[in-house]
Parts: sequence; C-alpha cells; structure tokens
Amino acid sequence: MNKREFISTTAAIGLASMMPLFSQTNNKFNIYDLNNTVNQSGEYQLPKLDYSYDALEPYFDAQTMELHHSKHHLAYVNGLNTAHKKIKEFIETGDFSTIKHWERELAFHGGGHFLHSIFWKVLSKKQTKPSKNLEKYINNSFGSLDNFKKLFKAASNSVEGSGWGIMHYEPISDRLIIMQAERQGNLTQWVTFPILPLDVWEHAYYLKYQNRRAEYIDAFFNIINWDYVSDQFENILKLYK
Ligand code: MN3
Repeated sequence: MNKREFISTTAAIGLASMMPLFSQTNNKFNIYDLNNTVNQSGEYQLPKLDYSYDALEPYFDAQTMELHHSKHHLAYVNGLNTAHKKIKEFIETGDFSTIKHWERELAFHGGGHFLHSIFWKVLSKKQTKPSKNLEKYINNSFGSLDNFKKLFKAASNSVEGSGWGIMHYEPISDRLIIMQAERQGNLTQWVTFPILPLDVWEHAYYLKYQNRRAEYIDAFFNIINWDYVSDQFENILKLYK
C-alpha cells in the first residue's frame, strides 16, 4: 500500500488519528524555485544553498553565512514543523486553548523559513543586472535603479529592531513597492509577492558589520542575484497576465 492509498484507506475507515502528520505535497509550486523547502512527506526542511558558505566573501563572510543558514534558518524550520504538529493536535483533540500562541509561532517561523529561503536565492557574486522587463518596472515604480537603491536602503536601515526590507510586486497596481517587515512579517500587507528580501536582523551582519547596518546593506547591493529575481518576477507576472 503506498502512502496515498494508506491515507484514503485510513480516512475511509474513520481512523483520523492515524493520518500522517503532514499531508503529501505535489511540489509543483514554480515561483521562487523553493521546492526543496518542503520534503515529499510535507515536512518543512532546510534547503541546501546553491553555493558554499564562503562564496559571497568579502561582502558576506563565511562564518556569518554558516551560522545564519545552519543554525538560525534551521531553528525556523524546526519551529514551523512544531507549530504544524501542535495545530494538528488541536484539531484532533478539539482543545484550542493555546491556539493564539501557536498561530503566532506558525506565522513567525513560517515567515522566517520562506523569507530566508528566498533570501539565499537572491544572493550571487555573478554581477547580474535586472532583466529589461524588471528594469522597466523598477523605472516606472521608483524612477531609476539608483532611486530604488536609495529607497530600499532607507527602508531597510530604519526597520525598528529585527526584520526585513523587501521589494514586492503588487499585482493590484501592477507595480513594485518596498516595505519593511518587523520580525518575520509584521507590517506587511496581503496579496503581494516578495521578490527581493534583505535580512536586517543583527545576526545577519553583526559579526562583520557590528552596528553599521547601512554598510551591510551596501554590501548586499553588490551581490544581488538579479537573474534569479528577474526570473521569479516573470513567473509571478505570468500568473496575472
Ligand atoms: Mn536571518
């Protein structure tokens, strides 16, 4: 009996408690190239990086990259799996008394897992440029690539406490916007696609840049993987055009 048959059989004979913790996924989500963030049995997993920890030196140092990926990101993956497990238990027991806490955990660790997964992808030392179409959107939305950098830097640099600066595509207005996200998601809005996230938590830069977040942001501009950003932007546009 394969897994799918097992699920339908157990459901059919009413053994809901025997259902696997995570439902199987199709892994057909093409945007962001993030299929390696969930395994075949539906559990979240730490994605492998497309490059070595020292690949972004001297902009992002190897020690920070290793800690950031193998410790910090892994903690979000584990936290997200735990939150799913707990919420599944609530469904089974009917006791939702601590749901508020675990919904916060779900959002916090889920935000952490997916933003970091995209963050690793938007980094490269290949000296790439935005595609023609993305450049057109950047120009229409901000005036120029230079203006984009000014706004992105100001927004990222002024995030209060831990969080992110993120360029999003907003389908409703068909333009790009830049938003801050406190922690892993506060201050965001819905129905937008993050296409260029920058982690501005201290753990992302403190070893090398200490309190000089602005220098860290400048370093980031040197290693943006515009090929990836452009490709994912095109994938998102295809959903709407
Ligand atoms: Mn981080």
